[in-house]
Amino acid sequence: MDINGGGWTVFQKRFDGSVGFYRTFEEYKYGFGNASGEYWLGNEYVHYITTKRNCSLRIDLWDWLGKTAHNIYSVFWIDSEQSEYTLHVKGVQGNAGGMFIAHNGQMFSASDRDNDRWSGSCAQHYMGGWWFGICYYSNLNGLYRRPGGSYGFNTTSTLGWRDNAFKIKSLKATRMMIKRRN
Ligand SMILES: [Ca+2]
Repeated sequence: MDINGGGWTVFQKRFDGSVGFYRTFEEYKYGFGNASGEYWLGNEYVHYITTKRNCSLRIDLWDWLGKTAHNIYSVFWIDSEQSEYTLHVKGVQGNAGGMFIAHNGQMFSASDRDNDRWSGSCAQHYMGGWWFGICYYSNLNGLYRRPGGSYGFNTTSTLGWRDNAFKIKSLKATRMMIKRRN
């Protein structure tokens, strides 16, 4: 992506609901979808890109009213599969809400892998792969829902932007991307 000086590698992109994100740990490991559409690059590749711990993360959100917001996190990496792709994120700046930081230090869970801190499976309950704790403050890989229906807690949710943490609104589009710090 050629914004903020360019050089960004997009690893999560959703904008029309054409790709399902309720997937197994293995699918999240190597990714799904493709770069011209909706996709998840793969935890293994995100780990590889961020392994030197010198990357920043940018998250962009679009709502159904045409509003947009973004955050930049100065420090972002995920550990290897042996550590269940544990999330490390800090140093947030932006207008998209602060809730993703709350997932710092949490392992990745998916439909068939429960690495969360809840007695049940957050990934099954909220239907997406994510760094769930008990269970989430953000869930950008939840179900894609258009406005007009009921908003379930398993929907693609904000990071606290335009709403409080637990009153979830569906998003129209999301994008997560990384680049090396200068
Ligand atoms: Ca659990």
